[in-house]
Amino acid sequence: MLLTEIDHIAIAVKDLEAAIAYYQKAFGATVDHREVVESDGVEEALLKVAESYIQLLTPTRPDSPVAKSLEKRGEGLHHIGYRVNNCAEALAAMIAAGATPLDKAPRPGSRGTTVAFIHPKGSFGTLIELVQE
Ligand code: CMX
Ligand code: CO
Repeated sequence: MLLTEIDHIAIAVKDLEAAIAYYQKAFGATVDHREVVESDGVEEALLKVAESYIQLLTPTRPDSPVAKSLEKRGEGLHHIGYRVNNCAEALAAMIAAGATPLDKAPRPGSRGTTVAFIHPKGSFGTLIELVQE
């Protein structure tokens, strides 16, 4: 089994401050990490839940994948991040299983992680991010 944890559940939102305030009010959740990921055109707030995170995501520019998603699909679940020990190994295993990679090779993600994305089309409608800490 290559997956070691659900790393995060990513939710696309229009107003990051409002979404953080909502999770704070409802659950007493606090922001564990906040980062602008320029390469992906997103700003994230990570709320820790046990060993996993809720990743609230908002676009920082109009050509960001999250801006497109908000436009076409509205707010809501955007992707699942699966934690793995070795991103390259997990990516190769997914490709061997027939998945369509969006990244040919692992690349930097937020909070110093190494990540690779898999297209939702070949993965039963779920955009998958492989996350190596
Ligand atoms: N979840 C499920 N399905 C999705 C989806 C999503 N998030 N985004 C798009 N789709 C589906 C669409 O519904 C569409 O289906 P149909 O062909 O049946 O209509 C299909 O995938 C293609 O959609 P599209 O609108 O043509 O594709 P986009 O140009 O919006 O790109 C994707 C989609 C996944 C390729 C793009 O979002 C991407 O490259 N994502 C990876 C990077 C990323 O998301 N970065 C931000 C997060 C960074 C982080 O977590 O740190
Ligand atoms: Co993510």
